[in-house]
Amino acid sequence: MGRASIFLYLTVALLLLVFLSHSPKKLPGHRHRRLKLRSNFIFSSFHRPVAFDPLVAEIERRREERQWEKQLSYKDFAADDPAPGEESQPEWEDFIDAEDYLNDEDKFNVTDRLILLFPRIDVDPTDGFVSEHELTEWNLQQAQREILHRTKREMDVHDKNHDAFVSFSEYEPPSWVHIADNDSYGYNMGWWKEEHFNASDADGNGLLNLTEYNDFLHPADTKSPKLLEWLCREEVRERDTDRDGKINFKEFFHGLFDLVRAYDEENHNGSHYSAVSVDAPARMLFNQLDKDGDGHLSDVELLPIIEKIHPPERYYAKQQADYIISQADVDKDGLLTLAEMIENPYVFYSAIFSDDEDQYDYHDEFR
Ligand SMILES: *[C@@H]1O[C@H](CO)[C@@H](O)[C@H](O)[C@H]1NC(C)=O
Ligand SMILES: *[C@@H]1O[C@H](CO)[C@@H](O)[C@H](O)[C@H]1NC(C)=O
Ligand SMILES: *[C@@H]1O[C@H](CO)[C@@H](O)[C@H](O)[C@H]1NC(C)=O
Ligand SMILES: *[C@@H]1O[C@H](CO)[C@@H](O)[C@H](O)[C@H]1NC(C)=O
Ligand SMILES: *[C@@H]1O[C@H](CO)[C@@H](O)[C@H](O)[C@H]1NC(C)=O
Ligand SMILES: [Ca+2]
Ligand SMILES: [Ca+2]
Repeated sequence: MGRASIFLYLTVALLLLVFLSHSPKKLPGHRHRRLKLRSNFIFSSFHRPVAFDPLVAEIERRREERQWEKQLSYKDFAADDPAPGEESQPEWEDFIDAEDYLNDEDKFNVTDRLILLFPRIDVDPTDGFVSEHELTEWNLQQAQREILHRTKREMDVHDKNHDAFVSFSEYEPPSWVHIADNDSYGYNMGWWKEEHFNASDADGNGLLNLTEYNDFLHPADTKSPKLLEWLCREEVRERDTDRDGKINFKEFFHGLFDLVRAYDEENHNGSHYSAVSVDAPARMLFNQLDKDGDGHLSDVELLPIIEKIHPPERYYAKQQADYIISQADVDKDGLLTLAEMIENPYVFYSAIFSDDEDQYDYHDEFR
């Protein structure tokens, strides 16, 4: 009996060995997928694109969370609660190498993901096509969720007494603000100051709740007139080189006007800017904004263009949607079908499909 079972074990082990050594071999020249967490497409140096797939965003969030926790544990906490109970969570181990996970076709099937997501994007109206508007809304939702998550995380750090509000005395500006405080550009002058804090405090109770704190960190995305007016005051302070508290034409022309023009051209609304003379359209816009006709722009007179100076998330969401459609819209009807999306997965998952040989042989030479 004993001998028979040993024989059985040996046979099974041998079969397993043979099986394992043969099955995972890749076919030569097989296309190898390399997905990345983030798109290669850069909108601007300070705005990073948001993940198209909420699952990818989630993976990235968990990975970031680990790094964030690590950073916090290195920080000098002095008298604060260091949250010592929060040690590394075992289920997060899965996300240590997130890009390995994404590139495992059995775990992360891009086609299946797109099939699942399509009906969640194609909602206005549900017609089997994803329009620029639907894709913009989708991107915006992803961006807002990510921003709110970051805000929550930051709020946890500042909310010392854990009452879900941040008071001005609890708030300590990030270290880079101290450095930037004295720079010659006068950048960040009013940022992180009490005036900024008060403008974010919509109900004026001296405390910022999550919504108000999110607005504090992202004033361009606020709906609060009080905060938008603060943003305009801040803009005047920054642009007011002769320090008279208002923007004259020269101050407007060198700086603000370029931002407005860039915004309009991005939105295919730049036809009224003649290439021969930019001075004339700048004059026209200046006079249009100068409601009281005193030859200067005050903070409230900047309100109509503040969105163009500080574009909100929706602007970037639309930019990303335009880019995606331009890359994946095979029949050029301006709309995406599920088939077009499945045909161009790298647009959504910013993959680089490459041949094994090209990529790896190249690196081998430098070892
Ligand atoms: C991914 O899913 C699609 C559709 O369900 C299927 O046809 C394909 O074989 C899957 N790919 C892999 C690698 O499992
Ligand atoms: C900034 O400048 C002021 C006055 O010039 C000085 O008192 C202060 O220490 C400086 N702060 C930093 C962070 O350098
Ligand atoms: C901010 O508001 C508080 C009252 O909540 C007030 O005491 C303080 O002076 C205000 N600060 C500024 C700079 O407006
Ligand atoms: C925060 O306060 C504002 C102003 O009262 C309110 O509109 C908002 O809903 C509050 N947000 C949360 C998360 O409680
Ligand atoms: C385009 O620009 C003109 C002039 O500034 C403006 O009146 C118009 O509303 C803009 N159109 C769009 C679609 O933004
Ligand atoms: Ca408040
Ligand atoms: Ca199409």
